[in-house]
Amino acid sequence: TTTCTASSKSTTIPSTPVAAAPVATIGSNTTTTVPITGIRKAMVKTMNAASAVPHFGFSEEYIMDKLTELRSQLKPIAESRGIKLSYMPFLIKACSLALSRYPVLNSSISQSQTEIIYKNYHNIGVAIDTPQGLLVPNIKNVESKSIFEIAQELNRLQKEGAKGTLTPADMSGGTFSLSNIGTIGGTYCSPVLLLPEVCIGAIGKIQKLPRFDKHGNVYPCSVMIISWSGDHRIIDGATIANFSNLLKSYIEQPNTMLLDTK
Ligand code: CAO
Repeated sequence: TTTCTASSKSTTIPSTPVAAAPVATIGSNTTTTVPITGIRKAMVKTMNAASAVPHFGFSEEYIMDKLTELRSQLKPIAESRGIKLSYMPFLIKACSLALSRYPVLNSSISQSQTEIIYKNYHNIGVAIDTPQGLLVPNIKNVESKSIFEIAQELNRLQKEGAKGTLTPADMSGGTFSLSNIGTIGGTYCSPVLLLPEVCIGAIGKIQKLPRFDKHGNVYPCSVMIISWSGDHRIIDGATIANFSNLLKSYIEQPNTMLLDTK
C-alpha cells in the first residue's frame, strides 16, 4: 500500500492497480495523489519521447459493406475451428499487403537521423486494452501469415493480455501499429507513434451512415474511419494518401486480397 496525500488529509490506498482512481472522497474539497506506476509509468516515458517527433495526421473513410458480408460468411467457419474472427485480421492483412508497396511506412529512422532502416518483415502491433493498462503486443511476420493465422495469433494475444501473461517477446520488435479504439467508441482519433515505428492507424467504430450509390441514390452504408499518424521527418502526406488508397481497395474489394496474399 501507499500513503497518498489529500491536501490537508491523507488516505492509504493500494499502489498496484493502475487504472482505478479513488473516488470515495469526491465532494470533500480535497485532492488525492497516487503514484504513477507499472504500465502507466512506461507510458509517461514512451509518450514523452514520441512528442519530440513531428506527427503528420491523415484520415480516410473505408466502406465496410463487402468486408462485413465476407466476415459474416467466414466467422462461423473460424468459430468451428475454435477461433473468433473479428474485422482486425482482415485489416491487419490488408495493411501488410499495402505496406509491401509502401515500405517506408514499415521502416524506422536511425539514431543519427541520417538513415532509413527498412524492415523486411511486418510485425504489426495491436493496441489491447488490458486490466493492467494499454499494451501493444505485435503479430510477427504478418506478410507470410493467412488471415486465419492472424486471427489465431490475435486471439492468443488478447487472452494473454487479459491474463496479464504477455511476454517481452510478444511486446518487442513491432514495425507498424493499429489501434482499434472503435471497439470502445469514437470515430476520429489522433494516435501517437510508438517509436521507433513511423506509422500508426486508429480505427474508429463502424457506423451505418447514409451515402450515395453510383446511381446517386442514398443507401445505408457501413463506414469506418481510420486516422493515421506518420513521422513527418521521413513520411509525407502523399505517401500516406497513396498507401491509404491501396488499403482502401483491399478493404472495399476484399476478394482482391486473394490475388496478392502469399
Ligand atoms: N466498429 C464496430 N464494431 C467493431 C469494431 C469497430 N471498429 N471493432 C470490433 N468490432 C466488433 C467485433 O467485430 C466484434 O463483434 P462480433 O461479436 O460480432 O464478432 C466485437 O466488436 C468485439 O470485438 P473484439 O474487441 O473482441 O475484437 P477486435 O479484434 O475487433 O479487437 C482489440 C481486439 C484487442 C483491438 C480490442 O479488444 C481492444 O482492446 N480495443 C481497444 C484498443 C485501445 O484501447 N486503443 C486505444 C489506444 S490509444 O490510448
